[in-house]
Amino acid sequence: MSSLLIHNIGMLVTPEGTEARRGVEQGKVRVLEHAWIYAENGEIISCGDRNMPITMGQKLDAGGRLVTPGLVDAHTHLIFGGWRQNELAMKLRNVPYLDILAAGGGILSTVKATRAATEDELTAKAAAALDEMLAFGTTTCEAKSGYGLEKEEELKQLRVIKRLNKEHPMDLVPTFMGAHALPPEFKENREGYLKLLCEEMIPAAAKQKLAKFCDVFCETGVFTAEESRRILQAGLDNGLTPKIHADEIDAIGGSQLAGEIGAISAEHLIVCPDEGIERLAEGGTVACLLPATSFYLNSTYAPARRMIEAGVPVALASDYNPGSCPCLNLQLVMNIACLKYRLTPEEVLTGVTLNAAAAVGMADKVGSIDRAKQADLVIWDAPDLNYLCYRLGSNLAHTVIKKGEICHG
Ligand code: IZC
Ligand code: ZN
Repeated sequence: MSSLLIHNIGMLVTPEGTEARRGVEQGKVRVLEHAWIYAENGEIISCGDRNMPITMGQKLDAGGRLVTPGLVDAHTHLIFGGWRQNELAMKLRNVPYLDILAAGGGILSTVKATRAATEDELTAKAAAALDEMLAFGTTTCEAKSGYGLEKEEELKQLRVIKRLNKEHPMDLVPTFMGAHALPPEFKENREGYLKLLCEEMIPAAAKQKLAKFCDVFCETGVFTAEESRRILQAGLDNGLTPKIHADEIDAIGGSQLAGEIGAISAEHLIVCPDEGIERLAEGGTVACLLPATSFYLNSTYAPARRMIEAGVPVALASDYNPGSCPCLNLQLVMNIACLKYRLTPEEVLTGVTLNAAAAVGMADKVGSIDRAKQADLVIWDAPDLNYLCYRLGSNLAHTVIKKGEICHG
C-alpha cells in the first residue's frame, strides 16, 4: 500500500459532490484552513483541519499554500499535425475564421498536416502538450479527433488518445469528432459524407471502443442543426453520448438541439440565445464555455452569468487547438472567466473542476476533494483562491499530484 499525507495546507478549496453544481450552488465551495489531505493507493481517504492522521507513509509539506482539486480540461482538440501561425497575419487583416475555412484553410489545413503525420509523430507531439498541461495544473483532459475526416484517419487520432491515456499520467477522455468539417473529397457530396459518418465512421469508433462521446461542429457553412441532429442520433444509436459545438459564431439552433437531444455538454455558446439557455437548463446540459477562444477570436463573450442564473451548470475549458485557441493554460482561462464573464473565483473553480468533470462523465472520479475520488491535486504558489484568479500570466502551479503521485514540481 502507498500513502500520501499532505499537511500544512494554508487553504484547501473544493466544490463537493459527484454531480455538476448549478445556480447559486456553483459558487458554494468548501474552504478549510490549516488543513491536511490523506490518500491511499491514489485515492482520497480523508481531509480535515484537525485530528491529522499519524502515518508511516509519504508526507508532503504544502508550506501554507492553497490546495485545490487537479484541474479538468473538458474541451481540447489535442491531436493535430502542424500549426497555423500563418493565420495570424490574416486575423490582423480581419479575415473571419469561417472565411479562412471556406477558402480551404483553417481546419482543412490542419487536416492535411494531421493526415501526413504518423501515429508516433502525433503521439510525441500530443505528449509534449500533455506535459505542459500537467505543469499548469491540469490532471484530466478531454481530447477530440476531427482532423482526419475519413474513417482510418479519424481512428488513427483516436488510437493516439488511447495510447496516451495508457502511457501518460494524464487521464484522457476520447471524443469522436469526424463531423468537424466537410472533407475536400466530399465538397460536392454532403450526403455522401453524412452517410459515411453515420453508417461507417461512428459505428467503427464505437465498436473499437475508441470514443465515449460524439461531437459535431454545428455552424454556418459547416453542419446545420438538422445534420447535427442526425449525426448525434447516430452516435446515440451506437452508444456515444452527444456533445455539440454550438453558437460559436452564429446561432443556428445548436444550443436548442443540445438541450433537446440531452447532450452531456454544449460547447462555446458565445452567441447563445435566451431560448437556447432555457433548453440547456431543461436538458441538464453542461455549458462548456471557452473564454480564451473569445479572446483569441476577438469576439464577444458567452452569457455565463445569465446561464448560471437560469440554472445551467457552467464548465470552463481551454479549447486547445491550432486555429482559434492555441492555448492550453487553464489558469489563463480562469482569469478571463473572472474578468470577462464576471464569474466569482468560486464559480470559476467549480467550472474548471467538478463541472468540467461532469461535462466529460468523470464527476464520480475526479473534480473535487471528496472521499473515494482520485487524489488529483494541485498545490498552488498562492495563499488563497482569490490570488490564483487575480495574478495574470505566471504559472502558479507549485506541485501537481496525480493519483497520489507527484508528477510535477
Ligand atoms: O482547428 O479551428 N472551432 N473547431 C471549431 C475549431 C475551432 C478548431 C480549429
Ligand atoms: Zn472545439
